[in-house]
Amino acid sequence: MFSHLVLAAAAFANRAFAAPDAVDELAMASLPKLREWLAKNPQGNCTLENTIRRKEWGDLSNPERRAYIDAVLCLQSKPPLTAHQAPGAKSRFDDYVVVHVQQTNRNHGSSNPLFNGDEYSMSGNGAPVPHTGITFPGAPAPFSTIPPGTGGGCVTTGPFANMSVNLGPLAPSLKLPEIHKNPQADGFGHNPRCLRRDLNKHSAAVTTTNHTYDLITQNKDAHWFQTVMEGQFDQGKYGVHSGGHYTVSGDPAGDFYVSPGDPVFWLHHANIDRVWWIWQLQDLERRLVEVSHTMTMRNNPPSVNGTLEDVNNLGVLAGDVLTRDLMSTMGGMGGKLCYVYE
Ligand SMILES: [Cu+2]
Repeated sequence: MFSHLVLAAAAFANRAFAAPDAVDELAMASLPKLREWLAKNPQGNCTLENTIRRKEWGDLSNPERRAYIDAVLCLQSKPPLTAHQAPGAKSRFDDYVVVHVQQTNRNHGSSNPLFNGDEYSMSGNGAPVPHTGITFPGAPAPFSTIPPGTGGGCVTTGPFANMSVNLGPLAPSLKLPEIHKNPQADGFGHNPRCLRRDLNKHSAAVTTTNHTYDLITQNKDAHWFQTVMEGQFDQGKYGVHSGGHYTVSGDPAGDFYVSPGDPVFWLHHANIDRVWWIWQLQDLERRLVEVSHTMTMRNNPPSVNGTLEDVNNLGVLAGDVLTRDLMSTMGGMGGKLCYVYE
């Protein structure tokens, strides 16, 4: 099931035919360490020669982009498996949103070809709609509001112009009267509405190459890597993880729980996975087995530390999976995970 959405990877950076940035160069320079580790720790049939290579959107050809888009549209056309849990789930795509909502409190702590609105893009920005900005959950004033971006309205161009957002909202950060409450308190009722985006340069500013490079190279243990990546909201540091979410923003991308309902979520999270992978490559022996943080978001309510033996309930998508099996892109899940980024 994981393989549905793994064709494309790192989002947001417009790297089409451009020179590699410092993070790309670090990843390439680190590949010999992975080769060395694999020589000592063979992963069955998963080798660097036959592994899947996940690419940045800007490096995909138009037919490759279209194949990814068609896969998302295909998921959106298939009947759901979670309708018994969430009557608002109307497609296999919505199943991913349902599982994300269920796991949220446990798991978190242009000219750009991605958003140019043509048939090979992930659709464009939302139409411009005046609004007061993005309410940032969990941050104290003055960090609790990000100034508005350039959209806010419905997405009207590209493959997802007519898509229906079905689930949520649960934690809307874009406050507009047109975004109605979900008929169910858990957000799983059917609440059909347009896809809204609000591409936001204030948020994008904290996700640039220098921030990502420093994140990877200056945090030597999982605790600080995860803390800096997820953001230190009380200090006004949004981090590359939240920064990426609020770069797209809108509804549902700006909703902490329902954000996977915007298809571009999956590209952002593939990039988060890539950043973690590059960080792991710097010290594979240690970082392939290092977890940190507790079992609850920002340790609220307080809970025990996570371990490699924790069970992650991925519901209809993959069932129960141990954290240990999700640590390595080369050989995880008994060899089902076999990919690198390029
Ligand atoms: Cu996220």
